[in-house]
Amino acid sequence: MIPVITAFEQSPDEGRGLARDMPVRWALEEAGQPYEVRLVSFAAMKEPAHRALQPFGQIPTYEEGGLVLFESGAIVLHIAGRHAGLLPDDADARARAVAWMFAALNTVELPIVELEQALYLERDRPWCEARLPLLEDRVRVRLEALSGRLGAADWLDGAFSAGDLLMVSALRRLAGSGILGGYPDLSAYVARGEARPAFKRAFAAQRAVWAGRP
Ligand code: GTB
Repeated sequence: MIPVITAFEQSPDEGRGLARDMPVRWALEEAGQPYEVRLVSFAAMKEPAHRALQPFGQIPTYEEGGLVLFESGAIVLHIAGRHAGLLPDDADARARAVAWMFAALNTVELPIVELEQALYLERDRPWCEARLPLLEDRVRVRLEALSGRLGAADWLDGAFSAGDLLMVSALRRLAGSGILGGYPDLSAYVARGEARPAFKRAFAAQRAVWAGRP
């Protein structure tokens, strides 16, 4: 059964692969799992038919036979659990990789999204300029710790895992902020992720959607 995922019909990231269908595509590519994509408009996302799949009216979703999933992290975990290559076989190492998945979404990406929202959605608020340094500092606190843990290693805990996939995806959202450049080791970590053939295939696929938009 070929899974079907949803993605933006016209992504606001203009093909930069920053929306959350990207980690799902990347995981499917790492797993060697073919997939289909159903593109949805902003209006369609809020319709009952889509909300039946994604209660919050967002992308991505994942349908495979009778299974319907939402939340990109849960989808990547599902893919990683079903296919080789994204989680270690050893039970303890597997649990640690899952911890890194949660860390990516819950600890590192959280302040990044806060900053993103301030930059893109709150710029016209009178308090925004004063708040930005605080939000940037919160991101740097996380990057500092992440950089300290990564050290000279290629990946966070041994071989590349779904934890790295989500962590690299979270860090990519800093593109253009100038913050990541302050951490050459993390920039190199992101570049290693982006150099993976599976990432490149996923990136090209989402980019083609933007290029072919009506
Ligand atoms: N926690 C959910 C998950 O991980 O699946 C969050 C899903 C989510 O945020 N979806 C966004 C969405 O559908 C798209 S990815 N938004 C539409 C809406 O809420 O109405 C977030 C995103 C959007 C745009 C950019 N960008 O332009 O750079 C980056 C990321």
